[in-house]
Amino acid sequence: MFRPSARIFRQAATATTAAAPLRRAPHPSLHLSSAVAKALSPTAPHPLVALESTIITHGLPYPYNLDVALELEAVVRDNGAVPATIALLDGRPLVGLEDADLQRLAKCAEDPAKNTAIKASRRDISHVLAKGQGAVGGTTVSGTMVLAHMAGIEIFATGGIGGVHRGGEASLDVSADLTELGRTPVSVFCSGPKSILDIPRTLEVLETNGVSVQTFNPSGEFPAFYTSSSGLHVPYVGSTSQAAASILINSQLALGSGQVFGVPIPSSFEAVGNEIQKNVEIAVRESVEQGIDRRGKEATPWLLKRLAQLIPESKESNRALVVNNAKVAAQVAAEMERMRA
Ligand code: PSU
Ligand code: MN
Repeated sequence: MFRPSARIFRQAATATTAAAPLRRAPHPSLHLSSAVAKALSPTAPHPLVALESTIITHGLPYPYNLDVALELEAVVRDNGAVPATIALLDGRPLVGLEDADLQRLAKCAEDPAKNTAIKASRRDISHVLAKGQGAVGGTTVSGTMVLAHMAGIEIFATGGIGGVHRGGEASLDVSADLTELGRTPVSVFCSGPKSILDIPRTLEVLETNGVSVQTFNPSGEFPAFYTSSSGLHVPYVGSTSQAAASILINSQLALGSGQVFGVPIPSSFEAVGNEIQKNVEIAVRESVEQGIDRRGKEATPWLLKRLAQLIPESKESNRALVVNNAKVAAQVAAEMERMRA
């Protein structure tokens, strides 16, 4: 397990502060909410945390999804940063949503059989925007990273990243999130890939793509979403200031790649996590039997929905971990602005 010495860390932090890179200016095509525009102002920059919207349109049932979306924004604010939920609405790429926008996205999941929202990864951004009025796109980790980077936001919190699906070595079902992380310098705070995925192969692909993966888990293990341990060790990040230094150094060196910070689920959810894991195996087996694993972008939402049916408590675990990730991300974003000042 990697543990930086205090001396090395101090040097890194000092070097970073000495040449703290500035944020990039937001792309003119983006529609920024007034809170986000203000936080991005070059004269008085404020910490920001991007949030995705696939979790709202395809990840959680209505109205639970709306509660979680609002709670995520609140926890980011409570921890000293401005939330920037990202989505595609009526032909406009939005960075920062008003409550009415959040409600509209959440409502799309009211009847899953009639969900007209489009799950939007990088490849979907232009076709969803081209549809114009009435079109709703819930951005995935990859779609959100693209737009966050265009806005100049470097930190993003979510529940789980996509990864290599089970059997992905044959089906080639590897989430676009892993490619995005290799090409876009945004740091994603998550609780690992959901255990519906193949976690060892996901880490292999992240390594191939040059993505720094670190864990806040004192055991040094990368978290496995509903539980804290995956059995797989990655570098340990001992504090929010160390994470902030890592992000600033990545930017200062213009490495161009993203980073993943694994935050373990709060420990009180560990026991139910083991129970959920058994149901994950059932859901995955059913998806293979029914050929869902060959249906491209439908696979992940199907598995999430099936899991919530099999074990409704999984929703509470999901909420607890994503809220905790948003809290840690906001603290790191605030720390980063302090280092940059
Ligand atoms: N994992 C979850 N909940 C989610 C997702 C993943 O626990 O809602 C969403 C994220 O938006 C992620 C996307 O980026 O699914 C990955 O989908 P795919 O496997 O099709 O790339
Ligand atoms: Mn896929």
